[in-house]
Amino acid sequence: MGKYFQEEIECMPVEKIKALQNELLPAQVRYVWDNVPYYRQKMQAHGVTPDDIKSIDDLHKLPFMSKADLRDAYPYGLLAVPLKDCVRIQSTSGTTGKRVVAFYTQGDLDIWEDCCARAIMAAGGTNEDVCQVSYGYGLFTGGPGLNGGSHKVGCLTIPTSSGNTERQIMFIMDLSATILCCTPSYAAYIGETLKEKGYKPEDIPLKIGIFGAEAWSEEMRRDIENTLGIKAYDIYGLTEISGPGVSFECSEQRGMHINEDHFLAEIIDPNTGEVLPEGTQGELVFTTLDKKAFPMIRYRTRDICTLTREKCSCGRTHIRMTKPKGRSDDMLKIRGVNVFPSQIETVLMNNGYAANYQILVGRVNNTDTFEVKVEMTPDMFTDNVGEIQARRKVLEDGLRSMLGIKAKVTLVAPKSITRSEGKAVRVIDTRKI
Ligand code: DLL
Repeated sequence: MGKYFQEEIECMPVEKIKALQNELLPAQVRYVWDNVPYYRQKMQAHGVTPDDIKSIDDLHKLPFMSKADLRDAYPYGLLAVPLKDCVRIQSTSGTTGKRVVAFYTQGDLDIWEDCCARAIMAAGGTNEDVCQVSYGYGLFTGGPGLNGGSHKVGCLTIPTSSGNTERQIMFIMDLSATILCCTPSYAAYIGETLKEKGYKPEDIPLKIGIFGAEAWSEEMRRDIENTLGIKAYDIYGLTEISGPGVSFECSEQRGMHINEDHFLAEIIDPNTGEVLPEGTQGELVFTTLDKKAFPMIRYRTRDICTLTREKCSCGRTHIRMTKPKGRSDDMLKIRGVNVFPSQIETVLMNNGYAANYQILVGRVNNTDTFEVKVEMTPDMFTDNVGEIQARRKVLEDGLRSMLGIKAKVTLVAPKSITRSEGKAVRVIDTRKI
């Protein structure tokens, strides 16, 4: 088996990719105008028609879509085909209001699964691998997406879904799973449990991890790689656009290749909506190029990252995005300063802690309170007050120099912070209540 799932597309010369996008974008815009009254009205209100969109250079003329549009149009308002042509829905929980419900035709599912297959092969997976999919199955896109991709590659697929960590470990060990797909926080938990059971990295058959669905730091990557004895790859995606596999890491691990034959990416200034030049950090916006049931035009992801078209030595030519550093709506504003949970994680992990922490933000007398609860690892656990205070000070100093503001650090006993089997909940902000 080769290195690529669809080499002719993944390694297509950039001019050819652009030519393909120049053909697909005007067609997708006309398609939504003809089939989705919600889009037509939105475009009319913005003073633009499909005739104005002749190539990707005209993309900026189109209005943005956001989660609010999805809520307004819930459940069928953005559907572009008759319901009888749809074969699946997936859904995601919103922080407020209605869930997002995305629809798929059989063709849409096929493309989505191809994208996941590309990701698995980019991480080194082949039809000789045993791939354990420990993302949640059901409405969440993680399980179904990677399951489909794993089938397409021809791996023996173990559809464990998330949870029941004892059973996860039993299958990894008994069936010699070589690929593990789950959230990075669940991977860390599985690793921690294996370690407690006395398994060393070399006893564990896993070789590759395909982890995504939440932000994770490079330090967390190294930690998981060391405990499980694997190489860990990042995978990105969102329900609104399809699910996992919108972009993925290759062997170079210098950003994630976006499947540009299906998804057109832009970076905008989250405050003004202005399109920013390549290499500038901003909010990622996606336009689908060939979706049938649930096309999306200029969907604002809220994810903050950078795009680059620098040549990648893996041979893939598709544009790369950096790891999202967080979401513009996850970004905390504490005493006027922008704080991303990933920055806090970096400080903790550089000081030998695992990624088991909680960020507590509140307000007392009109001033923000900011506390980081950090779990000690079993080998640092002690009841020596002096030692704990010294450790706290190191972390408080590290956080102050990373963030520019003071955080109160509380060190807690190992295993006292609840583990997550899906996306971890790390921020408790009581100011909103
Ligand atoms: O999380 C899809 C997915 C499943 C991706 C499995 C990767 C693996 P949603 O539940 O709709 O879909 O959440 C999408 O999750 O806008 C990002 O904020 C975040 N996210 C997804 N992947 C990553 C990643 C799935 N690799 C939202 N790094 C996105 C950071 C990620 N954040």
